[in-house]
Amino acid sequence: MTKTKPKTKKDKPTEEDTSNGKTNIIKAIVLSIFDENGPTPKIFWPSDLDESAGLLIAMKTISLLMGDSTYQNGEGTEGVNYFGILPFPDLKLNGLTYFFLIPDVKARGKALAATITVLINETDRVFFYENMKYLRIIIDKAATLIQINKDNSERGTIMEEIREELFEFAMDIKDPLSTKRQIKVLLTGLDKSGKTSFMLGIRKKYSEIIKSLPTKGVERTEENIFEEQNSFISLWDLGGQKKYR
Ligand SMILES: Nc1nc2c(ncn2[C@@H]2O[C@H](COP(=O)(O)OP(=O)(O)OP(=O)(O)O)[C@@H](O)[C@H]2O)c(=O)[nH]1
Ligand SMILES: [Mg+2]
Repeated sequence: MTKTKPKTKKDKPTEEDTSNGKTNIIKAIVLSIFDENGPTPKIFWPSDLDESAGLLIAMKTISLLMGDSTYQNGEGTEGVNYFGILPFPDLKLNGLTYFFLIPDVKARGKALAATITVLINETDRVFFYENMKYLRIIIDKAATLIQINKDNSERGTIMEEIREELFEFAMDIKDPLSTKRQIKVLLTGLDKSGKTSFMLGIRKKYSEIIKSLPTKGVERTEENIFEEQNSFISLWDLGGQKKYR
């Protein structure tokens, strides 16, 4: 790895940081392994990640894993695989860390302690809680591959793939009204409950509310409701009378 000039700004967006001109929520991804040098950031993105930041992430995540009773009392690598959300106040980042063990006959305890940490700005941390289910699947898959593939360049490819997958996921989440999405909104409810009036209100057609007639069947429209909306939203205003339910 070539060392570049020390960065003054930690999360200066790099070229890879953006897609479609939008900044990605994910700031760094680090694979740390406890090897002969202690906790070491082995593979990380961005490639110009501040060296001390990388070490801090490796030390904190690995030492937490090794201090955990599951690891302390466990035998084998099976029981050790869990997630944690860790604050890194010095870096103004929050990390979602997956702890796991890599079987290694030469290592003490026949396994190497390892972590994969995904980092985002601490102000964005709700992202982890809201998307835990999907993030877990993506990270777990990468960890399993890393357990099997010992080769460092293969591991690099695995980490590159998980980065792409996480980026794609984060982009879709961050931009729920992106052009990629087709959204269909159904307005359902009892008759005379105000569904059609609600839509007229949103369209700022207030004077028509007083004239609104019961909806017969379905009234379908496709239009831009929000400013800067670039997705396709189709609206179905359903009639609430008994015969249309
Ligand atoms: N007081 C009051 N009346 C409302 C309000 N919203 C709608 N209305 C009136 O309630 C009546 C029914 O409203 P609609 O919007 O047509 O109701 P709907 O749910 O579309 O009814 P269906 O199409 O038959 O399912 C209309 O006379 C509206 O003017 C409200 O917020 N307050
Ligand atoms: Mg109606």
